[in-house]
Amino acid sequence: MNDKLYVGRPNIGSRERFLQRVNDMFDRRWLSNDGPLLKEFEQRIADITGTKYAIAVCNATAGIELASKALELKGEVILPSYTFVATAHALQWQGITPVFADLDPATHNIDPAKIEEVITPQTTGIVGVHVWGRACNTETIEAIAARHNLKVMYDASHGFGCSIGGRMLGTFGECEVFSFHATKFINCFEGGVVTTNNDSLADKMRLMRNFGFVDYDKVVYLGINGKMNEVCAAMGLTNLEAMDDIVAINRRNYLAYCDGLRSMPGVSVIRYEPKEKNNYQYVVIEVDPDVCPRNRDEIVEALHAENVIARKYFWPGCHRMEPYCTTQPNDWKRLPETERVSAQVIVLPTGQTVSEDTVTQVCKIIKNALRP
Ligand code: T4K
Repeated sequence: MNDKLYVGRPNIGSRERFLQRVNDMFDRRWLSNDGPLLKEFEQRIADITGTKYAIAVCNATAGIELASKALELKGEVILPSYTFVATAHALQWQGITPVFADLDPATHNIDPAKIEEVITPQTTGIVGVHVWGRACNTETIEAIAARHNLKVMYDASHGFGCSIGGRMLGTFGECEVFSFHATKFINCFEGGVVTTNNDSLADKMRLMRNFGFVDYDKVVYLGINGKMNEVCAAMGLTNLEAMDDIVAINRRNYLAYCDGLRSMPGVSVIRYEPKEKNNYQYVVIEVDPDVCPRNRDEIVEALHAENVIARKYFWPGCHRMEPYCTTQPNDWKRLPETERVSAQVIVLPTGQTVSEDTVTQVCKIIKNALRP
């Protein structure tokens, strides 16, 4: 490749529409704090996900902080180690101890069977993560939570536009948090949205997002500045208009990767259930070291040498990162699947900036790397 090919190159809708929206915003001189663009964006997200409330925030990390605070999670909260470190940090930042549970290798999501093993009297909740937009086993997770009187929320950062059993992500648990970061399927530059069907939780999160103000001079909750500004909402609205096109491009690229990598020994592309809605934002391959002539790191090196900046998400697992590797140094012993899967995954570039020809070239680089 002449230029570096990145994972997570932003998808961008109509520039004219975006600039028009920003121009109107200047005329209104309303730049943040519950502006009309924000309200429209929230309504669109609520409509698409089929939820009663959508509360836009400045990013998903702040959204997880806000939601877990509003749910009054404390003590210990169970989550997968195989996630972006933001999920764990958002809890730890509030003095909640993240307790990692191992993943199910078939889905890369938290293994419900491993959740009960780590429940203690201090456990107050479970944060499931819909890794790659493939839904957690919500039914089992929520049954376990009900048995132990725990609250459930989901980090749906990857899951916008995805469904399970025909039901859109965003509608599960007490609430779900989407990321609209630049690298996500739909982006707001930076942004996040918490969705919920719970009236009182929605009210509380709306107030907490704005320092806890209920009126000009009255504060009723401990709050933060978690607001999304109007420019970010304008970007989100504009990109939502391109949503179907972006899914089509991602799906085309995903299928081209499946085709191009089909006969390579020990290399498999993770599967998306065709009956469900998917955003296909992540093209994830697994490299089986027992079958593949090269290991994951050798393949990544070969790709980087050709300017394809493939990523090893999520390696190492959160339990191998600070502060968790210091505070919980033995976690790796009970997270064998997280250790194994995180050492085998590669995320490949896709999105609007990646053509089918480029996919063919990337596959060729991998094929060449496997040659003896
Ligand atoms: N939970 C989960 C499961 C998540 O995956 C994430 C975010 C969060 C929570 C937190 O959501 P936010 O608070 O961010 O809303 C990137 C993203 O920064 C992060 O948002 C994302 N997950 C994660 C999976 O990927 P890094 O550390 O890899 O970022 P970076 O700077 O290396 O950028 C990623 C790639 O994107 C690079 O290859 C370059 C490319 N890029 C990036 C930006 C910002 C561009 O081409 N253009 C751009 O404007 O974390």
